[in-house]
Amino acid sequence: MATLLIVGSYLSPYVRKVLACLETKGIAYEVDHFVPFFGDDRFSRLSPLRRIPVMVDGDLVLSDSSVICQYLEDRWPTPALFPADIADRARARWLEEFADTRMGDVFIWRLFNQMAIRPAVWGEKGDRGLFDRTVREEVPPVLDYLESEAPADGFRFGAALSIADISVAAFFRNAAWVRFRIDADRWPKTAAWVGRVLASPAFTRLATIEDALLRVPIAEQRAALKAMGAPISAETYAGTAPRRGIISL
Ligand SMILES: N[C@@H](CCC(=O)N[C@@H](CS)C(=O)NCC(=O)O)C(=O)O
Repeated sequence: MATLLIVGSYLSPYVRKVLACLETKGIAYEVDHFVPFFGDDRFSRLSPLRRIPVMVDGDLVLSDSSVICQYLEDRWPTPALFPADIADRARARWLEEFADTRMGDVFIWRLFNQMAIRPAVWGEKGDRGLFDRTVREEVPPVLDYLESEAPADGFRFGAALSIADISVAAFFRNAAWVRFRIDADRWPKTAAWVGRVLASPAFTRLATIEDALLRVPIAEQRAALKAMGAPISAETYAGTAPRRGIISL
């Protein structure tokens, strides 16, 4: 059977979440790395919302990081990334949803989009005012909530990493690339929790690839990834020019 394929960018928090699950579970995979918006017509057929990540496992094609991570858990249950206790499983899914939706809005669509995606993909100047307003007004309630959830030690549901930890921490990589750091005096438990998750083997392995990629122009990224030994697919669903997304916020 063909190796499981993840279509998406190493720099996307949603792709990072899926890759962290694959890494933690020790599942072999390949990545069709391309910057979102560059998908070709075949990608439109694969991903009806033209979003990444997409997973292809044999004849099964799935969109949405949460759907993909749940599939990985069902198909490869060990090590478990969802808590065994039913109430905790539900809590973990809620934290995953909070991260994907609210942290996605704030950290990706407001911060990362303004300072990284608009200049790099669209050749536009980011809105610094929106960035500053978001950091001042929208980020603190997100971090206040995470502080109320952050464990004093270990991970959110004990000693083992779970989907909740992975989903939350994934966004702070992108936030750091646009120079946002958690203020550890104001949100000490969150800063320490995210630090522990990002120090886990799955995240550090991915970070080596991500950090190297940051310095590479978009058109050269696939070749650079292959050269550094990343598991890049032979085929790609990428075209040569970006297209505007079909979902607007
Ligand atoms: N809910 C989706 C969100 C995925 C998402 O927003 N991906 C972004 C990249 S970080 C994307 O594909 N953006 C392109 C677009 O919106 O057209 C998931 O969890 O997979």
